[in-house]
Amino acid sequence: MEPHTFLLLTTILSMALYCCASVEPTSPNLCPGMPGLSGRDGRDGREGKEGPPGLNGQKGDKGDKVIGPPGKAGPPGQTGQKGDRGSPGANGQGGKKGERGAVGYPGQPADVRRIAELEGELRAMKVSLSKLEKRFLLTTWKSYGQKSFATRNSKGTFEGGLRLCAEAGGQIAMAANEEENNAIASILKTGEHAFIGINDRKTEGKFEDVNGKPVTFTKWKSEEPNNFNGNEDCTIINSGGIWNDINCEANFIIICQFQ
Ligand code: MFU
Ligand code: CA
Repeated sequence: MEPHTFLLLTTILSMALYCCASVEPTSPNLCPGMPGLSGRDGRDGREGKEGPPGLNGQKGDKGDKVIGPPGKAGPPGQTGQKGDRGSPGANGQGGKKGERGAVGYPGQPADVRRIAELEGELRAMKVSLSKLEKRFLLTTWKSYGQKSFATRNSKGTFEGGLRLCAEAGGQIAMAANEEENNAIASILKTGEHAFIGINDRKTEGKFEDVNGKPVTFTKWKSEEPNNFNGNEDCTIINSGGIWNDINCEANFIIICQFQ
């Protein structure tokens, strides 16, 4: 090697060593790599598993005492015991007949028993007055034999009809024969329909009245009953007396019967 070539190489080598040893390398291209800058943040990890349930909350404060509305009146009480025998008449006159005994324990004073008896009678009177009030709302009446059919000419569902008629002390109208069927139909104007109590709600295809008695008399239109859409378990009658099975939730005139 030429002496000046050697000198050149050693000069370059020492320069490189010098610059790499300094804290801030002056010629980074010639030096070993320094630690790079931090990388970008990684992507979010997968959602963790559900944690264990939290601790039970503290016991709540005691609720306020709220008094509800009064309950419905109970059923009428039993008939009271027979009253005491009347005292014998004075001076040959007939004794007064004993009064009917009051409800309650025989040991109770007569006035307490009497009040209990009157309360029972009042309850019974309220029940029958309520039925009479409901019956009073039925304005159109038609009778055949000992059966009377009545309506207020308003529409309702089959269940609504059962309730309305029961509240008036009757039942939804049911034609047990041709004459009753005609009497019911005669209440309706042309084009009107009313529910009758004939239904197969219990067993599809087995029509019975609302008392569970299988029907003997029927007046189905031809092709009926067809249980259209698989959803027709009640029956309507038209002004000509002809029947069709129909959806119980539909609304038709409600006619009641009383006997
Ligand atoms: C008939 C009746 C149904 C219903 C429908 C619109 O079925 O049987 O009860 O009234 O018409 C096709
Ligand atoms: Ca039908």
